[in-house]
Amino acid sequence: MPYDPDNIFAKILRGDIPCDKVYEDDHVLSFRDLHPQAPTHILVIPKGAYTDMDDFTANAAPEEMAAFFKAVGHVAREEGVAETGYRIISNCGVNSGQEVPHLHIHILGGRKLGRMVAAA
Ligand code: DGP
Repeated sequence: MPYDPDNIFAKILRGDIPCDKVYEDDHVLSFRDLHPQAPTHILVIPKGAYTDMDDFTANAAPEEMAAFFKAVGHVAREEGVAETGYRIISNCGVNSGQEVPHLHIHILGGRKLGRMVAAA
């Protein structure tokens, strides 16, 4: 799937729409999810134009990948969920139900999260 430069996270990266920013560096932006599903629900996105984890792991430079995953750990520690435990989710493609076609990792925590995958 080609990258859609008008997806909502691309607009956030351009500053066209606001976000509740948690962290930023040269390669990464992190902000709170608009529809939180746990007391802590934060998104981490690369600044590069990658549609999903498949695109990113195939095409991103090593320094982009390192920055992305280091940011996930950093944010989880800074937000206090590393101590109590958290879950990361990255929906990728049609079967996952991915809604926004710009790679993002959800960090969820602050309560017991239950089963990893709902029964079909
Ligand atoms: P996914 O289904 O994995 O593509 O998750 C997309 C998430 O993005 C969903 O939890 C809601 C969140 N979201 C959608 N639009 C916005 C927005 O404009 N701002 C923020 N902060 N989050 C958004």
